[in-house]
Amino acid sequence: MIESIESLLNDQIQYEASASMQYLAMASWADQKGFNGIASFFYSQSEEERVHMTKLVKFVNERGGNVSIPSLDKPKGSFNSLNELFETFLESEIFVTQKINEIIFECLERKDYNVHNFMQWYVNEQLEEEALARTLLDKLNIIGDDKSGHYLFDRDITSFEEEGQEGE
Ligand code: OFO
Repeated sequence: MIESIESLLNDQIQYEASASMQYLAMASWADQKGFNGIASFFYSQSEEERVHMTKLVKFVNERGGNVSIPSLDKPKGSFNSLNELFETFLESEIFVTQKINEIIFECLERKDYNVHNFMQWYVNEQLEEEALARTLLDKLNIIGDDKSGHYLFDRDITSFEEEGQEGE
Protein backbone atom coordinates (compact mmCIF):
# COMPACT_ATOMS: atom_id res chain seq x y z
CA MET A 1 0.00 0.00 0.00
CA ILE A 2 1.33 3.46 -0.90
CA GLU A 3 2.75 4.94 2.31
CA SER A 4 1.13 8.36 2.10
CA ILE A 5 -2.26 6.77 1.47
CA GLU A 6 -1.80 4.26 4.28
CA SER A 7 -1.03 7.17 6.59
CA LEU A 8 -4.11 9.14 5.47
CA LEU A 9 -6.31 6.06 5.95
CA ASN A 10 -4.93 5.65 9.46
CA ASP A 11 -5.74 9.30 10.16
CA GLN A 12 -9.23 8.67 8.85
CA ILE A 13 -9.64 5.76 11.28
CA GLN A 14 -8.99 8.27 14.04
CA TYR A 15 -11.49 10.81 12.65
CA GLU A 16 -14.24 8.21 12.37
CA ALA A 17 -13.48 6.96 15.89
CA SER A 18 -13.50 10.52 17.24
CA ALA A 19 -16.84 11.22 15.53
CA SER A 20 -18.23 8.05 17.09
CA MET A 21 -17.15 9.14 20.59
CA GLN A 22 -18.33 12.72 20.00
CA TYR A 23 -21.80 11.50 19.02
CA LEU A 24 -21.86 9.18 22.02
CA ALA A 25 -21.15 12.17 24.27
CA MET A 26 -23.90 14.11 22.50
CA ALA A 27 -26.35 11.22 22.92
CA SER A 28 -25.53 11.04 26.60
CA TRP A 29 -25.99 14.81 27.05
CA ALA A 30 -29.40 14.65 25.31
CA ASP A 31 -30.36 11.63 27.42
CA GLN A 32 -29.57 13.53 30.62
CA LYS A 33 -31.65 16.48 29.46
CA GLY A 34 -34.65 14.25 28.73
CA PHE A 35 -34.46 14.56 24.92
CA ASN A 36 -34.97 10.87 24.27
CA GLY A 37 -35.50 11.15 20.51
CA ILE A 38 -32.32 13.19 20.04
CA ALA A 39 -30.42 10.80 22.32
CA SER A 40 -31.50 7.82 20.27
CA PHE A 41 -30.57 9.68 17.06
CA PHE A 42 -27.01 10.30 18.31
CA TYR A 43 -26.62 6.80 19.78
CA SER A 44 -27.31 5.49 16.33
CA GLN A 45 -25.01 8.06 14.64
CA SER A 46 -22.29 6.96 17.05
CA GLU A 47 -22.79 3.31 16.02
CA GLU A 48 -22.64 4.30 12.34
CA GLU A 49 -19.31 6.08 12.79
CA ARG A 50 -17.95 3.03 14.54
CA VAL A 51 -18.93 0.97 11.51
CA HIS A 52 -17.15 3.48 9.23
CA MET A 53 -14.03 3.18 11.39
CA THR A 54 -14.07 -0.63 11.39
CA LYS A 55 -14.62 -0.76 7.62
CA LEU A 56 -11.39 1.23 7.18
CA VAL A 57 -9.45 -0.95 9.64
CA LYS A 58 -10.51 -4.07 7.74
CA PHE A 59 -9.73 -2.52 4.35
CA VAL A 60 -6.20 -1.47 5.32
CA ASN A 61 -5.53 -4.94 6.76
CA GLU A 62 -6.94 -6.69 3.68
CA ARG A 63 -4.61 -4.61 1.50
CA GLY A 64 -1.60 -5.68 3.59
CA GLY A 65 -1.19 -2.23 5.19
CA ASN A 66 -0.45 -1.42 8.81
CA VAL A 67 -3.22 -0.20 11.06
CA SER A 68 -2.37 1.78 14.14
CA ILE A 69 -5.36 2.08 16.47
CA PRO A 70 -5.24 5.66 17.78
CA SER A 71 -5.84 7.19 21.17
CA LEU A 72 -8.54 9.85 21.15
CA ASP A 73 -9.09 13.26 22.68
CA LYS A 74 -11.96 13.62 25.12
CA PRO A 75 -15.08 14.68 23.21
CA LYS A 76 -17.04 17.82 24.02
CA GLY A 77 -19.63 16.77 26.59
CA SER A 78 -21.74 19.80 27.39
CA PHE A 79 -23.76 22.12 25.20
CA ASN A 80 -25.60 25.37 25.87
CA SER A 81 -28.45 24.63 23.51
CA LEU A 82 -29.85 22.19 20.99
CA ASN A 83 -28.55 24.55 18.30
CA GLU A 84 -25.02 24.19 19.65
CA LEU A 85 -25.46 20.41 19.74
CA PHE A 86 -26.47 20.26 16.08
CA GLU A 87 -23.87 22.86 15.03
CA THR A 88 -21.28 20.52 16.52
CA PHE A 89 -22.80 17.70 14.46
CA LEU A 90 -22.60 19.70 11.23
CA GLU A 91 -19.04 20.94 11.92
CA SER A 92 -17.91 17.39 12.61
CA GLU A 93 -19.41 16.13 9.35
CA ILE A 94 -17.89 19.00 7.34
CA PHE A 95 -14.48 18.23 8.87
CA VAL A 96 -14.75 14.52 8.00
CA THR A 97 -15.82 15.37 4.43
CA GLN A 98 -12.72 17.58 4.01
CA LYS A 99 -10.50 14.76 5.22
CA ILE A 100 -12.12 12.29 2.84
CA ASN A 101 -11.60 14.72 -0.02
CA GLU A 102 -7.91 14.88 0.90
CA ILE A 103 -7.68 11.09 0.59
CA ILE A 104 -9.43 11.21 -2.78
CA PHE A 105 -7.00 13.90 -3.94
CA GLU A 106 -3.99 11.82 -2.89
CA CYS A 107 -5.44 8.70 -4.58
CA LEU A 108 -5.73 10.59 -7.85
CA GLU A 109 -2.24 12.11 -7.50
CA ARG A 110 -0.73 8.69 -6.81
CA LYS A 111 -3.04 6.87 -9.25
CA ASP A 112 -4.32 4.47 -6.57
CA TYR A 113 -7.68 3.72 -8.17
CA ASN A 114 -8.39 0.82 -5.83
CA VAL A 115 -8.45 3.01 -2.71
CA HIS A 116 -10.17 5.73 -4.74
CA ASN A 117 -12.93 3.27 -5.59
CA PHE A 118 -13.25 2.10 -1.97
CA MET A 119 -13.51 5.71 -0.76
CA GLN A 120 -16.50 6.49 -3.00
CA TRP A 121 -18.74 4.86 -0.40
CA TYR A 122 -17.50 7.42 2.14
CA VAL A 123 -18.03 10.29 -0.30
CA ASN A 124 -21.68 9.32 -0.69
CA GLU A 125 -22.13 8.72 3.02
CA GLN A 126 -20.79 12.21 3.78
CA LEU A 127 -23.16 13.79 1.28
CA GLU A 128 -26.08 12.20 3.10
CA GLU A 129 -24.85 13.05 6.58
CA GLU A 130 -24.07 16.67 5.79
CA ALA A 131 -27.49 17.10 4.18
CA LEU A 132 -29.13 15.58 7.24
CA ALA A 133 -27.18 17.79 9.67
CA ARG A 134 -28.16 20.88 7.64
CA THR A 135 -31.84 19.86 7.55
CA LEU A 136 -31.93 19.41 11.32
CA LEU A 137 -30.12 22.67 12.01
CA ASP A 138 -32.50 24.54 9.66
CA LYS A 139 -35.46 23.17 11.63
CA LEU A 140 -33.90 24.28 14.91
CA ASN A 141 -33.22 27.75 13.56
CA ILE A 142 -36.89 28.06 12.64
CA ILE A 143 -37.94 26.84 16.12
CA GLY A 144 -35.62 29.30 17.94
CA ASP A 145 -36.04 29.26 21.73
CA ASP A 146 -39.55 27.86 21.74
CA LYS A 147 -39.73 25.04 24.33
CA SER A 148 -42.74 23.32 22.81
CA GLY A 149 -40.93 23.46 19.45
CA HIS A 150 -38.00 21.63 21.05
CA TYR A 151 -40.40 19.06 22.45
CA LEU A 152 -41.83 18.42 18.96
CA PHE A 153 -38.35 18.38 17.38
CA ASP A 154 -37.29 15.69 19.84
CA ARG A 155 -40.46 13.70 19.18
CA ASP A 156 -40.24 14.00 15.38
CA ILE A 157 -36.48 13.77 14.76
CA THR A 158 -36.82 10.38 13.06
CA SER A 159 -39.21 11.75 10.46
CA PHE A 160 -36.90 14.75 9.82
CA GLU A 161 -34.18 12.19 9.24
CA GLU A 162 -36.25 10.56 6.47
CA GLU A 163 -37.04 14.01 5.02
CA GLY A 164 -33.29 14.83 4.91
CA GLN A 165 -32.59 11.60 3.07
CA GLU A 166 -35.34 12.25 0.51
CA GLY A 167 -33.81 15.67 -0.22
CA GLU A 168 -30.60 14.23 -1.73
FE1 OFO B 1 -18.27 8.60 9.01
O1 OFO B 1 -19.69 9.38 8.32
FE2 OFO B 1 -19.94 11.09 8.88
O2 OFO B 1 -18.55 11.49 9.75
